[in-house]
Amino acid sequence: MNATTPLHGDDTAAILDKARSGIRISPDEALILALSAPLHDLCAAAMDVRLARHGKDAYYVHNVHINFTNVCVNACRFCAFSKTKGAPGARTLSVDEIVAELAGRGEARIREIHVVGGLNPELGLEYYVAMLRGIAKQCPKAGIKAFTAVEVAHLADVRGVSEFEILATLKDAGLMMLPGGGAEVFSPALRQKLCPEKISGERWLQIHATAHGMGLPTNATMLFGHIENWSDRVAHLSALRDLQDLTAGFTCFIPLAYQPGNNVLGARGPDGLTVLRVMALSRLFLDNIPHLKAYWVMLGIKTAQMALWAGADDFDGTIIEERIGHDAGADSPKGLTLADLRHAIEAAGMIPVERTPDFQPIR
Ligand code: V47
Ligand code: SF4
Repeated sequence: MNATTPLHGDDTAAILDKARSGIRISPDEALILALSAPLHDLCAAAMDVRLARHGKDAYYVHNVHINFTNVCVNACRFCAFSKTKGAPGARTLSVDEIVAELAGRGEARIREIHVVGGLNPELGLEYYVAMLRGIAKQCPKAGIKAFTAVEVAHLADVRGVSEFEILATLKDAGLMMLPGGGAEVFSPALRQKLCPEKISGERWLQIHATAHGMGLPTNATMLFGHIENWSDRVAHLSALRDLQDLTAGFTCFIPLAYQPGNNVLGARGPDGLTVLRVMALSRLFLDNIPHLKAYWVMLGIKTAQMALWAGADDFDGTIIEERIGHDAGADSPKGLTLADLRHAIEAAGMIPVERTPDFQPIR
């Protein structure tokens, strides 16, 4: 069957029943659902799968984001965060400044430090190691989720060593897991238009496979709502599911809603319905990745609450203070208090469960 052939409701209902009962759906079936399933039916099936796995639990984490440099040699067309060296607004923090940023922020209770930055060739591996050690000392209870596969590749290339070697050094210095950034959309044709200087999707997947092989869990993302279509999205999810079958190292999938401000891509960003369809389809298709994040920074609080009814089981965290989405015009708050987070989850009819970066519940 061609995915663009008009379908009877019975066809999509049969695929949804299959997914609901725990039978894996194929990429073709996912595409049929994406294009033809009524929104309510898609979300209801995703909700059933979510309830079977997680009940009404919705995870959140007491976390902090650190963007240690916005200087980047890449110029991804969707990115409003990166600056060239010496440009107005370019900033790079020293290790002491990073540690000072954490001081006085209730560091005894922080559970996750999320650290990502641009590709700044002036920062050597020693800087990254010192940063990890400094953060670990300042926030002993927190797990450090740091450096995207794109940054790992950059460090390996600058130093002329393998990615395994970079990851081993970082792990030894206290790295707990990798965040999911840099995946964007794997289609090579789209990457050429979106982020031509960035590593290929294949290399992104290979670095995550290497991390998984070393016992470092990772997250995965997909940037959506720009110039990609449903076939591109399903192909992306499919590549993640295939790797996960081999390694079981992905913890959480995060669909990142494209923010259209202050960047040269000139796309619009996804509407609310597309957000819910992407969430629901991700929940139904990614049967082997345990968690699905409603990232309130890019979705806004209200849409993130709705996403909890479309399959998502994680709300991310307090964050203070996010830059990548906000530089691109995100109109969500820059951070939330723990009370705000719990309130948002409870108001959505779910049960807030505090977690560690690797989703161990803190009861
Ligand atoms: O890789 C850049 C994206 C990512 C824009 O692993 C944009 O827990 C939307 O990956 N609109 C970094 N997105 C953020 C990220 C992330 C965030 C929160 C949690 C986790 C996790 C990972 O931000 C980049 C890129 O895909 N990005 N510009 C933009 N205009
Ligand atoms: Fe650099 Fe990352 Fe922005 Fe691309 S998305 S320009 S790699 S900071």
